[in-house]
Amino acid sequence: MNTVMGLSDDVRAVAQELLAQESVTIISHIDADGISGESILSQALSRAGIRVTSVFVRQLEPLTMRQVPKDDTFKLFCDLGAGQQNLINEYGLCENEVAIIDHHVNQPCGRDYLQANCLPFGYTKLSAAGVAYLVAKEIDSGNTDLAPLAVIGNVGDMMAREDCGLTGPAQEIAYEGAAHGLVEIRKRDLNCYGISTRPLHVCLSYNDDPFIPGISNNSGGALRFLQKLGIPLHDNLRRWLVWEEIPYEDRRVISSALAQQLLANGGNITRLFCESYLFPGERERTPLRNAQEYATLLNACGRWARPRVGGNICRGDRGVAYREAEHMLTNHRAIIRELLHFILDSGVTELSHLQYIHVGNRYPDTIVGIGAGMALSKLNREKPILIMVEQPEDPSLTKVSLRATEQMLMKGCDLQVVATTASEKFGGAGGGHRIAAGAFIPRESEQEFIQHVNELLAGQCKNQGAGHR
Ligand SMILES: [Mn+2]
Repeated sequence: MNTVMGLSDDVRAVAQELLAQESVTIISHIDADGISGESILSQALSRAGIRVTSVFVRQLEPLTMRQVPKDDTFKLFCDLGAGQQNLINEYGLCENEVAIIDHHVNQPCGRDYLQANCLPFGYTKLSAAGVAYLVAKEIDSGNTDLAPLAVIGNVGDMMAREDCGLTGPAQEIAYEGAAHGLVEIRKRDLNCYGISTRPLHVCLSYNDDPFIPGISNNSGGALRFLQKLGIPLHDNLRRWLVWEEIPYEDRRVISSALAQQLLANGGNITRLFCESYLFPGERERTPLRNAQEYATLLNACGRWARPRVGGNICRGDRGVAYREAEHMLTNHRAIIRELLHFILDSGVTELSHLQYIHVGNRYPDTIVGIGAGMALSKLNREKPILIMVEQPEDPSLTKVSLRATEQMLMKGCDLQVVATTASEKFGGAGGGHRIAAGAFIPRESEQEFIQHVNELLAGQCKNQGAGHR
Protein backbone atom coordinates (compact mmCIF):
# COMPACT_ATOMS: atom_id res chain seq x y z
CA MET A 1 0.00 0.00 0.00
CA ASN A 2 2.94 2.30 0.51
CA THR A 3 4.31 2.10 -2.98
CA VAL A 4 2.72 5.25 -4.35
CA MET A 5 2.54 7.20 -1.12
CA GLY A 6 5.55 8.71 0.56
CA LEU A 7 6.68 8.83 4.15
CA SER A 8 5.22 12.31 4.56
CA ASP A 9 1.75 10.97 3.66
CA ASP A 10 2.02 8.35 6.38
CA VAL A 11 3.36 10.91 8.85
CA ARG A 12 0.37 13.15 8.07
CA ALA A 13 -2.09 10.26 8.44
CA VAL A 14 -0.69 9.33 11.85
CA ALA A 15 -0.70 12.97 13.01
CA GLN A 16 -4.32 13.40 11.93
CA GLU A 17 -5.41 10.22 13.65
CA LEU A 18 -3.67 11.32 16.85
CA LEU A 19 -5.30 14.74 16.75
CA ALA A 20 -8.70 13.04 16.72
CA GLN A 21 -7.97 11.31 20.06
CA GLU A 22 -8.78 12.38 23.58
CA SER A 23 -6.41 10.06 25.35
CA VAL A 24 -3.32 8.25 24.09
CA THR A 25 -1.07 5.55 25.62
CA ILE A 26 2.44 5.61 24.21
CA ILE A 27 4.29 2.29 24.30
CA SER A 28 7.97 2.91 23.71
CA HIS A 29 11.35 1.24 23.93
CA ILE A 30 13.74 1.74 26.89
CA ASP A 31 16.75 2.89 24.84
CA ALA A 32 17.83 6.44 23.98
CA ASP A 33 15.78 6.40 20.76
CA GLY A 34 12.67 5.10 22.50
CA ILE A 35 12.99 7.51 25.42
CA SER A 36 13.61 10.59 23.25
CA GLY A 37 10.87 9.47 20.84
CA GLU A 38 8.39 9.10 23.69
CA SER A 39 9.23 12.54 25.02
CA ILE A 40 8.77 14.12 21.59
CA LEU A 41 5.37 12.46 21.15
CA SER A 42 4.13 13.02 24.69
CA GLN A 43 5.03 16.71 24.56
CA ALA A 44 3.46 17.20 21.12
CA LEU A 45 0.26 15.46 22.26
CA SER A 46 0.02 17.30 25.60
CA ARG A 47 0.48 20.61 23.82
CA ALA A 48 -2.43 19.66 21.56
CA GLY A 49 -4.59 19.09 24.65
CA ILE A 50 -4.53 15.30 24.43
CA ARG A 51 -4.13 13.22 27.61
CA VAL A 52 -1.03 11.03 27.47
CA THR A 53 0.27 8.16 29.55
CA SER A 54 3.40 6.19 28.68
CA VAL A 55 4.61 2.65 29.09
CA PHE A 56 8.23 1.61 28.48
CA VAL A 57 9.19 -1.94 27.53
CA ARG A 58 12.53 -3.64 26.93
CA GLN A 59 11.11 -5.31 23.88
CA LEU A 60 7.64 -6.12 22.68
CA GLU A 61 6.90 -9.77 23.44
CA PRO A 62 3.95 -11.64 24.97
CA LEU A 63 5.10 -10.96 28.55
CA THR A 64 5.71 -7.22 28.17
CA MET A 65 2.59 -6.85 26.02
CA ARG A 66 0.61 -7.24 29.27
CA GLN A 67 1.87 -3.81 30.31
CA VAL A 68 -0.26 -2.33 27.52
CA PRO A 69 -3.46 -1.31 29.29
CA LYS A 70 -6.73 -2.84 28.16
CA ASP A 71 -8.63 0.44 28.17
CA ASP A 72 -10.17 2.74 25.60
CA THR A 73 -7.08 4.91 25.07
CA PHE A 74 -5.50 5.03 21.63
CA LYS A 75 -2.30 2.94 21.52
CA LEU A 76 0.73 4.60 19.95
CA PHE A 77 3.76 2.32 19.56
CA CYS A 78 7.15 4.00 19.22
CA ASP A 79 10.49 2.43 18.21
CA LEU A 80 8.77 -0.94 18.24
CA GLY A 81 5.60 -2.50 16.88
CA ALA A 82 6.41 -2.78 13.17
CA GLY A 83 7.96 -6.20 13.69
CA GLN A 84 5.37 -7.31 16.27
CA GLN A 85 2.09 -6.58 14.48
CA ASN A 86 0.92 -10.16 14.92
CA LEU A 87 1.42 -9.75 18.67
CA ILE A 88 -0.57 -6.50 18.68
CA ASN A 89 -3.26 -8.32 16.71
CA GLU A 90 -3.29 -11.31 19.07
CA TYR A 91 -3.61 -8.91 21.97
CA GLY A 92 -6.91 -7.88 20.42
CA LEU A 93 -6.10 -4.37 19.25
CA CYS A 94 -7.98 -3.21 16.15
CA GLU A 95 -6.94 -0.87 13.33
CA ASN A 96 -8.91 2.05 14.74
CA GLU A 97 -7.08 2.08 18.07
CA VAL A 98 -3.44 1.69 17.03
CA ALA A 99 -0.69 3.67 15.31
CA ILE A 100 2.95 2.67 14.94
CA ILE A 101 5.95 4.99 14.66
CA ASP A 102 8.98 2.90 13.87
CA HIS A 103 12.09 2.34 11.77
CA HIS A 104 12.37 -1.43 12.02
CA VAL A 105 11.52 -4.12 9.50
CA ASN A 106 7.79 -4.64 8.98
CA GLN A 107 6.19 -7.98 9.77
CA PRO A 108 2.71 -7.64 8.36
CA CYS A 109 -0.16 -9.54 9.92
CA GLY A 110 -3.83 -9.86 9.04
CA ARG A 111 -4.48 -6.27 10.08
CA ASP A 112 -3.44 -3.10 8.32
CA TYR A 113 -2.31 -0.89 11.22
CA LEU A 114 -1.73 2.79 10.65
CA GLN A 115 2.00 3.29 10.54
CA ALA A 116 4.71 5.89 9.95
CA ASN A 117 7.82 3.86 9.24
CA CYS A 118 10.76 5.33 7.34
CA LEU A 119 12.38 1.99 6.49
CA PRO A 120 10.03 0.84 3.68
CA PHE A 121 10.78 4.17 1.98
CA GLY A 122 14.49 3.49 2.01
CA TYR A 123 15.44 5.79 4.86
CA THR A 124 17.79 3.49 6.73
CA LYS A 125 19.41 6.25 8.77
CA LEU A 126 16.46 7.78 10.52
CA SER A 127 15.49 6.64 14.01
CA ALA A 128 12.04 6.30 15.56
CA ALA A 129 12.62 9.60 17.40
CA GLY A 130 13.31 11.13 13.97
CA VAL A 131 9.97 9.87 12.64
CA ALA A 132 8.28 10.94 15.90
CA TYR A 133 9.64 14.44 15.33
CA LEU A 134 8.17 14.53 11.81
CA VAL A 135 4.80 13.53 13.29
CA ALA A 136 5.14 16.15 16.06
CA LYS A 137 5.81 18.84 13.46
CA GLU A 138 2.76 17.70 11.50
CA ILE A 139 0.69 17.98 14.70
CA ASP A 140 1.92 21.57 15.12
CA SER A 141 4.61 23.33 13.13
CA GLY A 142 5.66 25.05 16.36
CA ASN A 143 7.07 21.77 17.68
CA THR A 144 10.48 22.43 16.09
CA ASP A 145 11.87 23.07 19.59
CA LEU A 146 11.79 19.26 19.95
CA ALA A 147 14.46 18.85 17.23
CA PRO A 148 17.34 18.29 19.71
CA LEU A 149 15.51 15.24 21.11
CA ALA A 150 15.26 13.79 17.61
CA VAL A 151 18.98 14.41 17.12
CA ILE A 152 19.68 12.49 20.36
CA GLY A 153 17.50 9.59 19.19
CA ASN A 154 19.20 9.50 15.79
CA VAL A 155 22.70 9.64 17.23
CA GLY A 156 21.77 7.20 20.04
CA ASP A 157 20.66 4.63 17.49
CA MET A 158 24.03 4.98 15.73
CA MET A 159 22.49 6.59 12.66
CA ALA A 160 25.53 8.89 12.44
CA ARG A 161 28.13 6.21 12.91
CA GLU A 162 28.71 4.76 9.47
CA ASP A 163 28.93 8.12 7.68
CA CYS A 164 30.54 10.06 10.56
CA GLY A 165 27.50 12.30 10.74
CA LEU A 166 23.75 12.29 10.20
CA THR A 167 22.48 12.15 6.63
CA GLY A 168 19.19 12.69 4.78
CA PRO A 169 16.14 13.58 6.86
CA ALA A 170 18.06 13.03 10.12
CA GLN A 171 20.56 15.69 9.08
CA GLU A 172 17.75 18.02 8.01
CA ILE A 173 16.30 17.75 11.52
CA ALA A 174 19.68 18.68 13.02
CA TYR A 175 19.86 21.71 10.71
CA GLU A 176 16.36 22.71 11.75
CA GLY A 177 17.53 22.60 15.37
CA ALA A 178 20.56 24.67 14.42
CA ALA A 179 18.36 27.25 12.68
CA HIS A 180 16.54 27.71 15.98
CA GLY A 181 19.80 28.04 17.90
CA LEU A 182 19.17 24.79 19.78
CA VAL A 183 21.84 22.68 18.11
CA GLU A 184 25.40 23.67 17.29
CA ILE A 185 26.71 21.66 14.36
CA ARG A 186 30.47 21.27 14.11
CA LYS A 187 31.65 20.00 10.76
CA ARG A 188 34.91 18.04 10.58
CA ASP A 189 34.98 17.79 14.35
CA LEU A 190 37.01 15.12 16.11
CA ASN A 191 35.24 11.73 15.81
CA CYS A 192 35.59 10.94 19.48
CA TYR A 193 33.24 10.05 22.32
CA GLY A 194 33.26 12.23 25.45
CA ILE A 195 34.02 15.63 23.92
CA SER A 196 32.06 17.45 26.66
CA THR A 197 33.06 15.56 29.79
CA ARG A 198 36.38 13.75 29.43
CA PRO A 199 39.84 15.28 29.77
CA LEU A 200 41.12 15.38 26.20
CA HIS A 201 43.91 12.80 26.64
CA VAL A 202 41.43 10.37 28.22
CA CYS A 203 38.92 11.07 25.45
CA LEU A 204 41.57 10.35 22.80
CA SER A 205 42.84 7.20 24.49
CA TYR A 206 39.31 5.72 24.68
CA ASN A 207 38.80 6.17 20.96
CA ASP A 208 39.45 3.24 18.65
CA ASP A 209 37.60 4.29 15.52
CA PRO A 210 40.09 4.96 13.99
CA PHE A 211 42.68 3.17 16.08
CA ILE A 212 45.71 5.46 16.46
CA PRO A 213 48.88 3.65 17.56
CA GLY A 214 50.46 5.24 20.61
CA ILE A 215 47.22 7.06 21.53
CA SER A 216 44.30 4.60 21.46
CA ASN A 217 44.19 2.56 24.69
CA ASN A 218 47.13 4.62 25.99
CA SER A 219 46.20 7.70 28.01
CA GLY A 220 49.83 8.32 29.02
CA GLY A 221 50.85 8.26 25.37
CA ALA A 222 47.93 10.53 24.46
CA LEU A 223 48.94 13.03 27.16
CA ARG A 224 52.59 13.12 25.99
CA PHE A 225 51.37 13.58 22.41
CA LEU A 226 49.30 16.63 23.44
CA GLN A 227 52.02 18.10 25.67
CA LYS A 228 54.46 18.04 22.75
CA LEU A 229 52.07 20.26 20.78
CA GLY A 230 52.46 22.93 23.46
CA ILE A 231 48.74 23.59 23.76
CA PRO A 232 47.19 24.58 27.11
CA LEU A 233 45.43 21.52 28.53
CA HIS A 234 44.01 23.11 31.71
CA ASP A 235 41.58 25.93 32.36
CA ASN A 236 42.28 28.65 34.93
CA LEU A 237 40.72 26.48 37.66
CA ARG A 238 43.42 23.86 36.87
CA ARG A 239 40.78 21.49 35.52
CA TRP A 240 41.59 19.41 32.44
CA LEU A 241 40.04 20.95 29.34
CA VAL A 242 37.52 18.91 27.40
CA TRP A 243 37.64 18.90 23.59
CA GLU A 244 34.50 20.98 23.20
CA GLU A 245 35.96 23.96 25.08
CA ILE A 246 39.40 23.98 23.45
CA PRO A 247 39.75 27.04 21.20
CA TYR A 248 39.19 26.49 17.49
CA GLU A 249 42.82 27.17 16.49
CA ASP A 250 44.14 24.68 19.04
CA ARG A 251 41.59 22.10 17.93
CA ARG A 252 42.91 22.48 14.39
CA VAL A 253 46.49 21.97 15.52
CA ILE A 254 45.52 18.82 17.46
CA SER A 255 43.43 17.46 14.56
CA SER A 256 46.20 17.80 12.03
CA ALA A 257 48.75 16.29 14.43
CA LEU A 258 46.41 13.32 14.94
CA ALA A 259 45.98 12.97 11.19
CA GLN A 260 49.76 12.94 10.74
CA GLN A 261 50.18 10.36 13.48
CA LEU A 262 47.57 8.16 11.85
CA LEU A 263 49.01 8.54 8.35
CA ALA A 264 52.53 7.87 9.64
CA ASN A 265 51.21 4.51 10.86
CA GLY A 266 49.60 3.68 7.56
CA GLY A 267 46.09 4.50 8.80
CA ASN A 268 43.20 6.08 6.96
CA ILE A 269 42.04 9.50 8.19
CA THR A 270 38.48 9.44 6.80
CA ARG A 271 37.02 8.30 10.12
CA LEU A 272 39.09 10.71 12.20
CA PHE A 273 36.56 13.47 11.62
CA CYS A 274 32.81 13.63 12.00
CA GLU A 275 29.95 16.08 12.19
CA SER A 276 29.06 16.60 15.84
CA TYR A 277 25.92 17.94 17.46
CA LEU A 278 26.19 20.11 20.54
CA PHE A 279 23.50 21.68 22.69
CA PRO A 280 24.68 25.18 23.62
CA GLY A 281 21.76 25.69 26.01
CA GLU A 282 22.90 22.92 28.36
CA ARG A 283 25.34 23.29 31.23
CA GLU A 284 28.99 23.06 30.21
CA ARG A 285 31.06 19.97 30.97
CA THR A 286 27.95 17.77 31.41
CA PRO A 287 26.80 14.80 29.30
CA LEU A 288 23.82 16.91 28.23
CA ARG A 289 26.09 19.08 26.05
CA ASN A 290 26.27 16.76 23.05
CA ALA A 291 24.03 14.20 21.39
CA GLN A 292 26.29 11.18 21.93
CA GLU A 293 26.76 11.64 25.65
CA TYR A 294 23.15 12.67 26.18
CA ALA A 295 22.11 9.42 24.47
CA THR A 296 24.38 7.43 26.81
CA LEU A 297 22.74 9.10 29.79
CA LEU A 298 19.31 8.05 28.48
CA ASN A 299 20.55 4.53 27.74
CA ALA A 300 21.89 4.26 31.29
CA CYS A 301 18.44 5.21 32.62
CA GLY A 302 16.74 2.63 30.39
CA ARG A 303 19.20 -0.17 31.01
CA TRP A 304 18.86 0.22 34.77
CA ALA A 305 15.08 0.08 34.53
CA ARG A 306 14.42 3.81 35.03
CA PRO A 307 13.42 5.02 31.55
CA ARG A 308 11.01 7.54 33.09
CA VAL A 309 13.94 9.35 34.68
CA GLY A 310 15.39 9.72 31.19
CA GLY A 311 12.02 10.93 29.95
CA ASN A 312 11.91 13.60 32.64
CA ILE A 313 15.36 14.81 31.64
CA CYS A 314 14.17 15.09 28.03
CA ARG A 315 11.25 17.16 29.30
CA GLY A 316 13.67 19.57 30.97
CA ASP A 317 14.12 18.31 34.54
CA ARG A 318 17.65 19.32 35.53
CA GLY A 319 17.07 18.72 39.26
CA VAL A 320 16.05 15.42 40.84
CA ALA A 321 15.87 13.44 37.59
CA TYR A 322 19.23 14.69 36.37
CA ARG A 323 20.98 13.87 39.65
CA GLU A 324 19.45 10.41 39.64
CA ALA A 325 20.58 9.86 36.06
CA GLU A 326 24.11 10.96 36.93
CA HIS A 327 24.23 8.27 39.62
CA MET A 328 22.97 5.69 37.16
CA LEU A 329 25.57 6.77 34.63
CA THR A 330 28.35 6.38 37.20
CA ASN A 331 27.03 2.96 38.19
CA HIS A 332 26.53 2.01 34.51
CA ARG A 333 30.17 2.87 33.74
CA ALA A 334 31.55 1.10 36.82
CA ILE A 335 29.76 -2.15 35.95
CA ILE A 336 30.73 -1.94 32.29
CA ARG A 337 34.36 -1.42 33.35
CA GLU A 338 34.10 -4.46 35.61
CA LEU A 339 32.62 -6.49 32.76
CA LEU A 340 35.39 -5.31 30.45
CA HIS A 341 38.02 -6.51 32.93
CA PHE A 342 36.17 -9.78 33.36
CA ILE A 343 36.25 -10.38 29.59
CA LEU A 344 39.93 -9.46 29.30
CA ASP A 345 40.96 -11.48 32.38
CA SER A 346 38.97 -14.59 31.45
CA GLY A 347 39.98 -14.36 27.79
CA VAL A 348 37.90 -15.19 24.75
CA THR A 349 37.83 -18.36 22.67
CA GLU A 350 38.90 -17.75 19.08
CA LEU A 351 37.43 -19.52 16.07
CA SER A 352 38.48 -18.87 12.47
CA HIS A 353 36.13 -15.87 12.03
CA LEU A 354 34.81 -15.17 15.50
CA GLN A 355 35.85 -14.72 19.11
CA TYR A 356 33.41 -15.48 21.93
CA ILE A 357 32.87 -15.64 25.67
CA HIS A 358 30.07 -16.69 28.03
CA VAL A 359 29.69 -14.49 31.12
CA GLY A 360 27.15 -16.73 32.86
CA ASN A 361 24.80 -14.78 35.08
CA ARG A 362 27.39 -12.29 36.38
CA TYR A 363 26.19 -9.29 34.42
CA PRO A 364 22.80 -7.92 33.37
CA ASP A 365 21.94 -8.78 29.79
CA THR A 366 21.24 -5.10 29.07
CA ILE A 367 24.91 -4.12 29.23
CA VAL A 368 26.86 -7.09 27.84
CA GLY A 369 26.70 -5.71 24.30
CA ILE A 370 28.32 -2.46 25.37
CA GLY A 371 31.04 -4.34 27.26
CA ALA A 372 31.64 -6.52 24.20
CA GLY A 373 32.05 -3.46 21.99
CA MET A 374 34.60 -1.99 24.38
CA ALA A 375 36.51 -5.24 24.76
CA LEU A 376 36.78 -5.61 21.00
CA SER A 377 39.33 -2.80 20.68
CA LYS A 378 41.58 -4.59 23.16
CA LEU A 379 41.20 -8.04 21.63
CA ASN A 380 41.74 -9.39 18.11
CA ARG A 381 40.55 -6.51 15.92
CA GLU A 382 40.08 -8.78 12.88
CA LYS A 383 37.17 -10.83 14.22
CA PRO A 384 33.71 -9.90 15.54
CA ILE A 385 33.03 -10.67 19.18
CA LEU A 386 30.10 -12.71 20.46
CA ILE A 387 29.13 -12.58 24.09
CA MET A 388 26.57 -14.79 25.82
CA VAL A 389 24.72 -14.21 29.05
CA GLU A 390 22.10 -16.16 30.95
CA GLN A 391 18.57 -14.74 30.84
CA PRO A 392 17.62 -14.06 34.49
CA GLU A 393 13.87 -14.50 33.95
CA ASP A 394 14.33 -17.67 31.91
CA PRO A 395 17.54 -19.69 32.35
CA SER A 396 16.56 -21.93 29.43
CA LEU A 397 17.29 -18.92 27.18
CA THR A 398 20.65 -17.36 26.37
CA LYS A 399 20.99 -13.76 25.26
CA VAL A 400 23.67 -13.24 22.63
CA SER A 401 25.29 -9.94 21.65
CA LEU A 402 27.52 -9.45 18.63
CA ARG A 403 29.81 -6.52 17.88
CA ALA A 404 32.01 -5.67 14.91
CA THR A 405 34.14 -2.72 13.78
CA GLU A 406 33.74 -0.45 10.74
CA GLN A 407 36.74 -2.23 9.18
CA MET A 408 34.92 -5.57 9.43
CA LEU A 409 31.84 -4.05 7.76
CA MET A 410 34.00 -2.93 4.86
CA LYS A 411 35.07 -6.56 4.46
CA GLY A 412 31.45 -7.64 4.09
CA CYS A 413 30.47 -8.49 7.65
CA ASP A 414 26.77 -7.99 8.49
CA LEU A 415 25.88 -8.98 12.04
CA GLN A 416 22.17 -8.27 11.59
CA VAL A 417 21.97 -11.02 8.97
CA VAL A 418 24.13 -13.33 11.10
CA ALA A 419 22.05 -12.84 14.26
CA THR A 420 18.74 -13.27 12.45
CA THR A 421 19.72 -16.29 10.33
CA ALA A 422 21.64 -18.20 12.98
CA SER A 423 19.07 -17.72 15.75
CA GLU A 424 16.17 -18.76 13.51
CA LYS A 425 17.95 -22.02 12.77
CA PHE A 426 17.76 -22.92 16.46
CA GLY A 427 14.28 -21.61 17.12
CA GLY A 428 15.43 -18.30 18.58
CA ALA A 429 15.04 -14.72 17.38
CA GLY A 430 17.51 -12.02 16.50
CA GLY A 431 17.94 -8.61 14.96
CA GLY A 432 19.89 -5.37 15.06
CA HIS A 433 22.25 -3.57 12.77
CA ARG A 434 25.27 -4.52 10.63
CA ILE A 435 27.74 -3.39 13.30
CA ALA A 436 25.84 -4.52 16.39
CA ALA A 437 23.22 -7.23 16.73
CA GLY A 438 21.68 -9.54 19.27
CA ALA A 439 19.63 -12.70 19.61
CA PHE A 440 17.92 -15.03 22.03
CA ILE A 441 18.64 -18.72 21.62
CA PRO A 442 17.79 -21.89 23.55
CA ARG A 443 20.54 -22.59 26.05
CA GLU A 444 21.15 -26.13 24.80
CA SER A 445 22.00 -24.80 21.31
CA GLU A 446 24.80 -22.48 22.41
CA GLN A 447 27.71 -24.46 20.99
CA GLU A 448 26.05 -25.28 17.67
CA PHE A 449 24.91 -21.68 17.37
CA ILE A 450 28.45 -20.37 17.77
CA GLN A 451 29.74 -22.76 15.13
CA HIS A 452 27.00 -21.66 12.76
CA VAL A 453 27.73 -17.96 13.38
CA ASN A 454 31.39 -18.63 12.60
CA GLU A 455 30.43 -20.30 9.31
CA LEU A 456 28.12 -17.45 8.33
CA LEU A 457 30.84 -14.90 9.05
CA ALA A 458 33.31 -16.91 6.99
CA GLY A 459 30.84 -16.83 4.11
CA GLN A 460 30.32 -13.07 4.39
CA CYS A 461 34.02 -12.33 4.23
CA LYS A 462 34.30 -14.50 1.12
CA ASN A 463 31.53 -12.52 -0.55
CA GLN A 464 33.18 -9.22 0.22
CA GLY A 465 32.80 -6.48 -2.35
CA ALA A 466 29.39 -7.66 -3.45
CA GLY A 467 26.78 -5.09 -2.58
CA HIS A 468 28.84 -3.07 -0.14
CA ARG A 469 30.28 0.41 -0.26
MN1 LIG B 1 15.36 2.83 17.44
